[in-house]
Amino acid sequence: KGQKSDSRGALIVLEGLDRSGKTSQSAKLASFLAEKGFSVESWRFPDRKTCVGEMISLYLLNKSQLDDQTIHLLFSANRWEKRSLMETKLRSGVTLVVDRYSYSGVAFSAAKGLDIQWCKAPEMGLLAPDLVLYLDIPPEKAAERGDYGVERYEQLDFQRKVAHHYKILCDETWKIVDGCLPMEAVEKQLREFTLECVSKCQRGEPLSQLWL
Ligand code: 2DT
Repeated sequence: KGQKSDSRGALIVLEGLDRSGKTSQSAKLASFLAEKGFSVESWRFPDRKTCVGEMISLYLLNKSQLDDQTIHLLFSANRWEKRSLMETKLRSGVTLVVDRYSYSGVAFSAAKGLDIQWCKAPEMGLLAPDLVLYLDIPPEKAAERGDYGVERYEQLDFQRKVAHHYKILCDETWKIVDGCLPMEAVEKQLREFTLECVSKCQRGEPLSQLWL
C-alpha cells in the first residue's frame, strides 16, 4: 500500500453482441498497437484450446448439453485458468486486447434468467480491465450480418436480452462506441480510447480486481 506502482501493459476488453464487429476490431486494434511499437497480444474468451475450453466449445456447437449454472462456471473457470498468465504479461509490459471477458459471462447467463449477483460471484477477483470498449449495435442490425445463427446464442430474442444485461453492467471503465458507424470510424474511436488508456497504464496505474 502506498507504494508507487510500475509501468505495465493495459488490459483492454472488447464487448458487444454477436456480429457487432468485436473480433475484426480486436485484431485491427492489436496490429495498430504493434505498429506503434507497443508490445501487445490478442486474446479471446472463451479460450477453446484449454481442456475447459474444449468443453465450452462442444456446448457452443450444440454438441453437448449442460445446465446453465454448469456452463456459467466453466466459462468463469476458463478465465481463472488464464489469470496468472494475464497478470504476468501485464506486469511485464504487454498490453492485452481481449475479445470478450466477464461481461459476456454475466450478460449471457443473466439473459437465460440466472440471478445477476450469482453470475458475478465467480468473476470476483479476476483482473479488472483498464478499458472496456463496447461495440453498440441494435440486435436487429447484428442479425442481418453474415453467418448469423450458426452457434447456440445467435437468436434475436436472446440477443435482445443480452443487450439489456450488458447495459446493466456498464460502469466508468466502459466506452460505448456506435458499432453501426463505418468500420474506419469505429476503428478511429477505438484507437483514441486505447492510446489514452495505454499511456495511463505506462504511467503506473495500479492493477485492480473485478467486482470486489
Ligand atoms: P465467440 O467465441 O464467437 O465470441 O462466442 N459467452 C462467452 C458466454 O456465454 N460466457 C462467457 O463467459 C463468454 C466469454 C458469448 C462465444 C459465445 O459464448 C458466449 C458467445
